[in-house]
Amino acid sequence: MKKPITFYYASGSPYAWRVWLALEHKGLDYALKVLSFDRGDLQQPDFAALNPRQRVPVLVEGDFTLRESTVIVEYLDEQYADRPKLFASDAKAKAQQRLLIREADNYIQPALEEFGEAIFTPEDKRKPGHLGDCVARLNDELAIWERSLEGDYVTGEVSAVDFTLYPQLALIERFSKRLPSDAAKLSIGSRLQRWMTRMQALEVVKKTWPPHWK
Ligand SMILES: N[C@@H](CCC(=O)N[C@@H](CS)C(=O)NCC(=O)O)C(=O)O
Repeated sequence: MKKPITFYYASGSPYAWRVWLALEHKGLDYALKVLSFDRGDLQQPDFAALNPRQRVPVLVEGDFTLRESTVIVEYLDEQYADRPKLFASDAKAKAQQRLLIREADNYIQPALEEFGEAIFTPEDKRKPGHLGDCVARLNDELAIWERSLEGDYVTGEVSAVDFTLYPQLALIERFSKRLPSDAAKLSIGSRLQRWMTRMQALEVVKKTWPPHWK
């Protein structure tokens, strides 16, 4: 028999958001534990016992504890295979989806983190030109995704790829609102824009919208 699921989440984490989207997409029952970065919840011994790296997300199911968002999402899809799918069944299609998730994590995520850091650094402390460099790096990456986006979702049906990419792009868009008016502009192409609007309209996205963004 399957054990109850507890999901450890913190608002603002794109990694944790992807797991929340996966849980909702699969229609699973789970207890949501909302941790706070500011309160230092991730440094508490009981959480550190679940993840020695003191990071969210973490999923607990009975005596089984799992960290790393991508691994959790794949686990949920395999363990609850009778529920709506997060990945394609065909091996090549699934490999393609894993590749896109790997690329989002390897290329978008670090660019997003560098951009976030630059935007929250007071202007007088910023390295000259650094913010512009961050925007240019993101724009190069976004242009690659723009070219590869053809259908309604990144790989046809909505999948773990969309649930990885959307939290990252939503966070980039949110950060970009803080860009000074004379700074380089973030360039999200029309296909990506339409895809973001489509994603935002999904019930799973509305339900999992980061609480502190509301
Ligand atoms: N590779 C990990 C990354 C998880 C991660 O870095 N989470 C961040 C939030 S986005 C975190 O918990 N950081 C701890 C902190 O800021 O105290 C995953 O995919 O789950």
